[in-house]
Amino acid sequence: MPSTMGSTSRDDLSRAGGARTETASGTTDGTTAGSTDDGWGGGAARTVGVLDEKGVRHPDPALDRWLTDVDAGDQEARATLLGLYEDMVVARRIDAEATALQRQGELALWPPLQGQEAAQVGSATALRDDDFVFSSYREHAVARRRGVTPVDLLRVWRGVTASGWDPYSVGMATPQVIIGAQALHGVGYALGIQADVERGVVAPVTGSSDDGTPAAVAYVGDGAMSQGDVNEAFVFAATWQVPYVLFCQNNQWAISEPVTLQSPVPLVQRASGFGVPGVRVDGNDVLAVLAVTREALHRARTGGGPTFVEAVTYRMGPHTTADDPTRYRDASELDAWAERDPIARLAAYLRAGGLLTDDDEARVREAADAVAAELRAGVVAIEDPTPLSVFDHVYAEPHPTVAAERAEHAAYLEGFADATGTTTTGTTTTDRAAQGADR
Ligand SMILES: Cc1ncc(C[n+]2csc(CCOP(=O)(O)OP(=O)(O)O)c2C)c(N)n1
Ligand SMILES: [Mg+2]
Repeated sequence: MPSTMGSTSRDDLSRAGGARTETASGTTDGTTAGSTDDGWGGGAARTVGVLDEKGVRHPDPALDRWLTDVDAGDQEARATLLGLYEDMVVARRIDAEATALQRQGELALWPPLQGQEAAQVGSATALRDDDFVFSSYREHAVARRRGVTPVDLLRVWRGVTASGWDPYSVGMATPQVIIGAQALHGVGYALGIQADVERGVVAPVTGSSDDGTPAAVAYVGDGAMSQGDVNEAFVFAATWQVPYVLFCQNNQWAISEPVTLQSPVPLVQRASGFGVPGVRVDGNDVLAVLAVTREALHRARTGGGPTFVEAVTYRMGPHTTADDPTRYRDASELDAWAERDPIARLAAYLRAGGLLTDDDEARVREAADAVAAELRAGVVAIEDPTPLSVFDHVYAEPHPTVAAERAEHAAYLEGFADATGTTTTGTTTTDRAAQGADR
């Protein structure tokens, strides 16, 4: 940042947010290797990466040592790479289908992930089944990778349940909409892991390439970095040296506010102030994300404490289906980031190495279409709950205030029965879209 930072106006910063482009892999001129410094004024930070924007693989010993399996050049390596590719393509397809379902009135709201597939798939691929994830509302590819079915992914967004899946069955909490709150939940869970290990309730894994205790991972956005909860999470995580990874997807925007408005320095620099190791990675480079998350998890599993990861990426779509990003950002910004598309980048790498054929591509497309078709059929078949069921799970025991509110709402619904001559109805599709309109 320039030395005038202290007197920089909000408008100046907003403009900076629109104009500044990350040099995440630094290859707009095609000359720079994967890991680079960026041009964030006085707060320059190295952004690590191994795949440049054209999909060319660059060596980086610090990352390569976490990528020996995908670099092995054997059939297993190819299968892993194609798996990463397929997960990203399917995630984008689910995203497109969910967006269409919202436009058709079948979902109340949808927060698209387009552009963030590498950050999510790369990091989630590094996880073990016994790890536990706390996410925000946009980590659909992480959830899928944990084993959440596509239909369960959408239940909440249809407005028919407060919780789309059983967190313990997949090792991932349901989405957190209170910005940043999940960072503290993650630290709390990590403290629990630490206590369980100390008391012998949980035994660290031994004899694998991924030894050690389970870890907790919290996914937050760039905007969440301004929240008290996230900063408190840093303090607790550092104090207790818990097995924890705080994974920030810096997608450049918090709804209509650019990241440069929230932080005059790269977000990764915040971590050192708390005594937490931090790494800034090209979030559109799935291999680099996989590598840094593996390293962070290894540190967590082996008593090395927490790590902060800043994955530099971009939200290519709207904040949610209720948002219109053309009102606050230039088309040129989207064009610049489209050049760094995470899926196209991996495809270019695989194609160049003869690892992705036309047949593979067709098969992946078909698989993605099949998931989308299954998703659509499953979602439209979800039955609406009765309106009064919303009162059922407020407290475990009967509660007089809830009972009174329930009775009041029942009477309200009966009023509709009088007016229309029908019994009370569930939520209509039109209501669903209206529910999402103010988010
Ligand atoms: C505590 C809190 N404050 C404000 C909001 C409203 N809100 C919803 S999303 C959002 C922006 C979050 O941006 P970021 O953390 O960058 O995540 P992204 O949406 O980009 O994934 C805000 C402010 C909220 N949900 N919770
Ligand atoms: Mg953001």
